[in-house]
Amino acid sequence: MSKTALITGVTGQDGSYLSELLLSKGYTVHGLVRRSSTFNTERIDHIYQGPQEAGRSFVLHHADLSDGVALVNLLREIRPDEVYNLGAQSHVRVSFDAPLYTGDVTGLGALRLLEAVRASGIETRVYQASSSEMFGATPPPQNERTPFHPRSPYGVAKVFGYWATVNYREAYGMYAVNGVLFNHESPRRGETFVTRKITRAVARIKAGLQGELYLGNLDAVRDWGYAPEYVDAMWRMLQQDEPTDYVVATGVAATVRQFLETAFGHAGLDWQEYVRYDAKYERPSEVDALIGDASKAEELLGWKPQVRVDDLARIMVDADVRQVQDELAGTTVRVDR
Ligand code: NDP
Ligand code: GDR
Repeated sequence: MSKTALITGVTGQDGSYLSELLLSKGYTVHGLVRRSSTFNTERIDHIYQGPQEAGRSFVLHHADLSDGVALVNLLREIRPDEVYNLGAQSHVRVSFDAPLYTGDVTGLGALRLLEAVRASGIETRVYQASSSEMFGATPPPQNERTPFHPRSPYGVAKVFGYWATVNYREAYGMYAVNGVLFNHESPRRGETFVTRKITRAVARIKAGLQGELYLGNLDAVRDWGYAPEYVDAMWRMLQQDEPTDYVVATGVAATVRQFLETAFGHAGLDWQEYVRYDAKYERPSEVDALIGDASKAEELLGWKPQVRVDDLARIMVDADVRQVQDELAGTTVRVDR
């Protein structure tokens, strides 16, 4: 019998790659989509199956992580074997502007989903998208035993979701796991995260559409991996005999400045000619350095990353150059904000 999965955050970067992965494994995938006044399904349009399609394996439902009753009803209706909670207000800088909303969706939302699983009485396995942002000010390398010291409302909310997940595992014997994922990027990365902001700017500068790129702190150190590899780790976490929590990372550190050098350099450009500073992109409290130690995931899940930061930057620049060319040729219609 093929398995059924429910993904919150299905329209996001990870939701789109995870949907593709599970469909390729023969799953029926249900995705939770929040209502928007504009189209928010760009990343999954290529796998969308209309409601009239017979025997469809990819089904979308309107709901929201702020609506616990909708979550219970959805779980009762779908009865998934696996639930992946990827939905969140996921932008760290924005979480300082909308702290309560972030706490509600990113933190309480995880608890609402766990409680909805319990209330619906179904047997299922739950993946919680935890984050390296929970480590915050604790110096690297960070692994499963590293204490949390979050530095943003987003990080605080993720710590809440983390412990809610551990608590439901301990209190109710639920198969619930935290994937503590370090930054992971791709051509589908949201355009306001720093890697994509840079690679998209490279493509637009190259095409003569943009002259400057405004950024904040260039000294931040991150451990950037490739999103399609990271969703594979999520799936592996739900296929084990026993539930436990895992760090997922490459172990390779780079500053924002190094990412700039690689990305601009790949297009034959000198980043220093184009990059300007704008304090508005600084955070009131910054996370200086995140570098993960994923040896537990390698040992228990057999998971090992292949793509490192320099290749990642090149993959993303190449994709953005193609996308800008398509936009200029009129084969895609986009509105830049
Ligand atoms: P994205 O920001 O690309 O996607 C977030 C998803 O959550 C979108 O589908 C979004 O919908 C949805 N969402 C937002 N608010 C709500 C809500 N109120 N109810 C239901 N859904 C909502 O994030 P990523 O794909 O990059 O990340 C996936 C998860 O992993 C997130 O929880 C993130 O915090 C976490 N994470 C990400 C890391 C990374 O480096 N990418 C690292 C560690 C953790 P819409 O499309 O309508 O906005
Ligand atoms: P992060 O990613 O905060 O690590 O959270 P982001 O790409 O936003 O920032 C990375 C670092 O770059 C610095 N920076 C800038 N960041 C943005 N967005 N825009 C800028 O102009 C800019 N200039 C410098 C930041 O200060 C920061 O140090 C991501 C999200 O996906 C979270 O959801 C996830 O949990 C963590 O990664 C792991």
